[in-house]
Amino acid sequence: MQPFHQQLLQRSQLIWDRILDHRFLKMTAAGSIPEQTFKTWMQQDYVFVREAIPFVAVLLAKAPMNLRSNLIQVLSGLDQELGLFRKNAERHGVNLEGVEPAPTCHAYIQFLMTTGYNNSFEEGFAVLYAAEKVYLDSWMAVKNNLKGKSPWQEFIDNWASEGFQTYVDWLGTTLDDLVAGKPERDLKKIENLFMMTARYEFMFWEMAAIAETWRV
Ligand code: MP5
Repeated sequence: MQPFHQQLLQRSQLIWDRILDHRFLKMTAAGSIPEQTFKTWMQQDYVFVREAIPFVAVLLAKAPMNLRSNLIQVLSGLDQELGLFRKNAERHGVNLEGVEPAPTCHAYIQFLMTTGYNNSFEEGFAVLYAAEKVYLDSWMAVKNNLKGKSPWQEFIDNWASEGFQTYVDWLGTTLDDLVAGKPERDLKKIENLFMMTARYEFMFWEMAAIAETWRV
Protein backbone atom coordinates (compact mmCIF):
# COMPACT_ATOMS: atom_id res chain seq x y z
CA MET A 1 0.00 0.00 0.00
CA GLN A 2 1.03 3.58 -0.64
CA PRO A 3 2.65 5.29 2.36
CA PHE A 4 0.26 7.59 4.20
CA HIS A 5 2.11 10.80 3.31
CA GLN A 6 1.89 9.86 -0.38
CA GLN A 7 -1.84 9.31 -0.03
CA LEU A 8 -2.19 12.78 1.46
CA LEU A 9 -0.25 14.30 -1.42
CA GLN A 10 -2.32 12.43 -3.96
CA ARG A 11 -5.60 13.48 -2.40
CA SER A 12 -4.55 17.10 -2.25
CA GLN A 13 -3.25 17.13 -5.83
CA LEU A 14 -5.77 19.70 -7.06
CA ILE A 15 -4.85 22.19 -4.35
CA TRP A 16 -1.15 21.50 -4.96
CA ASP A 17 -1.54 22.18 -8.68
CA ARG A 18 -3.14 25.52 -7.93
CA ILE A 19 -0.35 26.41 -5.50
CA LEU A 20 2.44 25.57 -7.96
CA ASP A 21 0.61 27.44 -10.69
CA HIS A 22 0.30 30.58 -8.59
CA ARG A 23 1.38 33.82 -10.28
CA PHE A 24 3.45 34.80 -7.26
CA LEU A 25 5.77 31.87 -7.94
CA LYS A 26 5.70 32.29 -11.71
CA MET A 27 6.54 35.97 -11.51
CA THR A 28 9.31 35.30 -8.99
CA ALA A 29 10.85 32.75 -11.36
CA ALA A 30 10.49 35.03 -14.37
CA GLY A 31 12.00 37.98 -12.53
CA SER A 32 8.86 40.04 -13.19
CA ILE A 33 7.43 40.14 -9.68
CA PRO A 34 6.85 43.73 -8.53
CA GLU A 35 9.29 44.58 -5.79
CA GLN A 36 6.51 45.65 -3.46
CA THR A 37 4.68 42.33 -3.89
CA PHE A 38 7.73 40.37 -2.86
CA LYS A 39 8.35 42.71 0.05
CA THR A 40 4.78 42.21 1.24
CA TRP A 41 5.36 38.46 1.26
CA MET A 42 8.65 38.99 3.11
CA GLN A 43 6.96 41.00 5.86
CA GLN A 44 4.09 38.56 6.26
CA ASP A 45 6.27 35.48 6.13
CA TYR A 46 8.53 36.95 8.78
CA VAL A 47 5.51 37.16 11.07
CA PHE A 48 4.51 33.62 10.06
CA VAL A 49 7.94 32.10 10.79
CA ARG A 50 8.19 34.02 14.06
CA GLU A 51 4.83 32.59 15.17
CA ALA A 52 5.66 29.12 13.87
CA ILE A 53 8.18 28.91 16.72
CA PRO A 54 5.59 28.68 19.52
CA PHE A 55 3.59 26.27 17.34
CA VAL A 56 6.54 23.88 17.02
CA ALA A 57 7.29 24.41 20.71
CA VAL A 58 3.79 23.16 21.56
CA LEU A 59 4.37 20.14 19.32
CA LEU A 60 7.64 19.53 21.12
CA ALA A 61 5.83 19.51 24.45
CA LYS A 62 3.55 16.74 23.14
CA ALA A 63 6.16 14.83 21.17
CA PRO A 64 7.23 11.27 21.86
CA MET A 65 10.67 11.29 23.43
CA ASN A 66 12.45 9.97 20.34
CA LEU A 67 11.39 13.03 18.31
CA ARG A 68 12.43 15.69 20.79
CA SER A 69 15.92 16.25 19.37
CA ASN A 70 14.54 16.59 15.87
CA LEU A 71 12.00 19.17 16.93
CA ILE A 72 14.62 21.12 18.86
CA GLN A 73 16.55 21.28 15.59
CA VAL A 74 13.44 22.50 13.80
CA LEU A 75 13.08 25.28 16.36
CA SER A 76 16.70 26.26 15.96
CA GLY A 77 16.27 26.28 12.16
CA LEU A 78 13.28 28.61 12.45
CA ASP A 79 15.24 30.95 14.67
CA GLN A 80 18.08 31.04 12.13
CA GLU A 81 15.61 31.66 9.36
CA LEU A 82 14.47 34.84 11.08
CA GLY A 83 18.06 35.99 10.64
CA LEU A 84 17.81 35.37 6.90
CA PHE A 85 14.71 37.56 6.80
CA ARG A 86 16.35 40.35 8.81
CA LYS A 87 19.47 40.33 6.64
CA ASN A 88 17.49 40.52 3.40
CA ALA A 89 15.09 43.08 4.82
CA GLU A 90 18.00 45.34 5.62
CA ARG A 91 19.51 44.85 2.18
CA HIS A 92 16.24 45.67 0.43
CA GLY A 93 14.99 48.35 2.81
CA VAL A 94 12.06 46.39 4.21
CA ASN A 95 10.64 47.15 7.62
CA LEU A 96 9.95 44.00 9.67
CA GLU A 97 9.15 45.58 12.99
CA GLY A 98 5.57 46.14 14.00
CA VAL A 99 4.15 44.50 10.88
CA GLU A 100 0.47 43.78 11.32
CA PRO A 101 -0.48 40.33 10.07
CA ALA A 102 -2.85 40.49 7.08
CA PRO A 103 -6.12 38.54 7.49
CA THR A 104 -4.85 35.35 5.86
CA CYS A 105 -1.58 35.39 7.78
CA HIS A 106 -3.47 36.05 10.99
CA ALA A 107 -5.95 33.25 10.38
CA TYR A 108 -3.22 30.80 9.40
CA ILE A 109 -1.25 31.54 12.58
CA GLN A 110 -4.39 31.08 14.69
CA PHE A 111 -5.00 27.78 12.93
CA LEU A 112 -1.47 26.63 13.75
CA MET A 113 -1.80 27.51 17.42
CA THR A 114 -5.25 25.99 17.79
CA THR A 115 -4.10 22.78 16.15
CA GLY A 116 -0.96 22.69 18.27
CA TYR A 117 -2.82 23.13 21.53
CA ASN A 118 -6.10 21.32 20.89
CA ASN A 119 -5.24 18.46 18.57
CA SER A 120 -3.13 15.36 18.89
CA PHE A 121 0.61 15.40 18.24
CA GLU A 122 0.11 13.49 14.97
CA GLU A 123 -2.42 16.02 13.76
CA GLY A 124 -0.13 18.94 14.55
CA PHE A 125 2.77 17.13 12.92
CA ALA A 126 0.75 16.62 9.73
CA VAL A 127 0.10 20.37 9.61
CA LEU A 128 3.83 21.03 9.94
CA TYR A 129 4.52 18.53 7.16
CA ALA A 130 1.98 20.14 4.82
CA ALA A 131 3.36 23.65 5.40
CA GLU A 132 6.96 22.59 4.85
CA LYS A 133 6.17 20.42 1.84
CA VAL A 134 4.38 23.29 0.14
CA TYR A 135 7.39 25.54 0.66
CA LEU A 136 9.77 22.90 -0.66
CA ASP A 137 7.70 22.31 -3.79
CA SER A 138 6.93 25.99 -4.33
CA TRP A 139 10.51 27.20 -4.15
CA MET A 140 11.75 24.20 -6.14
CA ALA A 141 9.33 25.24 -8.87
CA VAL A 142 10.77 28.76 -8.74
CA LYS A 143 14.32 27.43 -8.89
CA ASN A 144 13.61 25.11 -11.79
CA ASN A 145 12.04 27.89 -13.85
CA LEU A 146 14.37 30.68 -12.82
CA LYS A 147 15.44 33.14 -15.53
CA GLY A 148 18.84 34.43 -14.49
CA LYS A 149 19.79 35.44 -10.99
CA SER A 150 17.07 36.69 -8.71
CA PRO A 151 17.30 39.57 -6.22
CA TRP A 152 15.52 37.14 -3.92
CA GLN A 153 18.00 34.32 -4.47
CA GLU A 154 18.69 33.67 -0.80
CA PHE A 155 15.04 32.85 -0.18
CA ILE A 156 14.95 30.51 -3.18
CA ASP A 157 18.12 28.76 -2.04
CA ASN A 158 16.84 28.48 1.52
CA TRP A 159 13.86 26.28 0.70
CA ALA A 160 14.99 24.72 -2.59
CA SER A 161 18.00 23.15 -0.93
CA GLU A 162 19.06 19.55 -0.44
CA GLY A 163 19.04 20.00 3.30
CA PHE A 164 15.48 21.24 3.29
CA GLN A 165 14.45 18.40 0.97
CA THR A 166 15.95 15.87 3.40
CA TYR A 167 14.10 17.47 6.30
CA VAL A 168 10.76 17.44 4.47
CA ASP A 169 11.25 13.80 3.41
CA TRP A 170 11.91 12.99 7.05
CA LEU A 171 8.68 14.73 8.08
CA GLY A 172 6.76 12.59 5.57
CA THR A 173 8.19 9.24 6.59
CA THR A 174 7.97 10.11 10.28
CA LEU A 175 4.29 10.92 9.80
CA ASP A 176 3.89 7.45 8.23
CA ASP A 177 5.40 5.90 11.36
CA LEU A 178 3.25 8.01 13.67
CA VAL A 179 -0.03 6.95 12.08
CA ALA A 180 0.80 3.25 11.81
CA GLY A 181 -2.10 1.26 13.23
CA LYS A 182 -4.37 4.29 13.73
CA PRO A 183 -8.06 3.82 12.97
CA GLU A 184 -9.59 5.29 9.81
CA ARG A 185 -11.39 7.98 11.80
CA ASP A 186 -8.07 9.39 13.06
CA LEU A 187 -6.54 9.27 9.59
CA LYS A 188 -9.47 11.20 8.20
CA LYS A 189 -8.98 13.95 10.77
CA ILE A 190 -5.32 14.18 9.82
CA GLU A 191 -6.23 14.34 6.16
CA ASN A 192 -8.69 17.18 6.78
CA LEU A 193 -6.07 19.20 8.64
CA PHE A 194 -3.51 18.50 5.91
CA MET A 195 -5.95 19.79 3.27
CA MET A 196 -6.79 22.85 5.33
CA THR A 197 -3.10 23.67 5.65
CA ALA A 198 -2.61 23.35 1.89
CA ARG A 199 -5.53 25.73 1.35
CA TYR A 200 -4.01 28.26 3.72
CA GLU A 201 -0.76 27.95 1.80
CA PHE A 202 -2.52 28.80 -1.45
CA MET A 203 -4.18 31.74 0.27
CA PHE A 204 -0.83 32.94 1.57
CA TRP A 205 0.56 33.43 -1.97
CA GLU A 206 -2.71 35.06 -2.92
CA MET A 207 -2.55 37.39 0.09
CA ALA A 208 0.88 38.62 -1.02
CA ALA A 209 -0.12 38.92 -4.68
CA ILE A 210 -3.17 41.09 -3.94
CA ALA A 211 -1.59 42.88 -0.93
CA GLU A 212 -4.55 41.80 1.16
CA THR A 213 -5.63 44.23 3.87
CA TRP A 214 -8.25 44.26 6.63
CA ARG A 215 -10.29 46.80 4.67
CA VAL A 216 -11.73 48.32 7.80
C1 MP5 B 1 6.67 28.05 5.47
C2 MP5 B 1 6.79 29.44 5.56
C3 MP5 B 1 7.84 27.15 5.64
N1 MP5 B 1 7.96 30.03 5.83
N2 MP5 B 1 5.70 30.22 5.33
C4 MP5 B 1 4.53 29.66 5.03
C5 MP5 B 1 3.36 30.54 4.79
N3 MP5 B 1 4.40 28.34 4.93
C6 MP5 B 1 5.45 27.54 5.15
O1 MP5 B 1 8.18 27.08 6.96
P1 MP5 B 1 9.68 27.28 7.41
O2 MP5 B 1 9.60 27.04 8.84
O3 MP5 B 1 10.04 28.67 7.04
O4 MP5 B 1 10.50 26.27 6.69
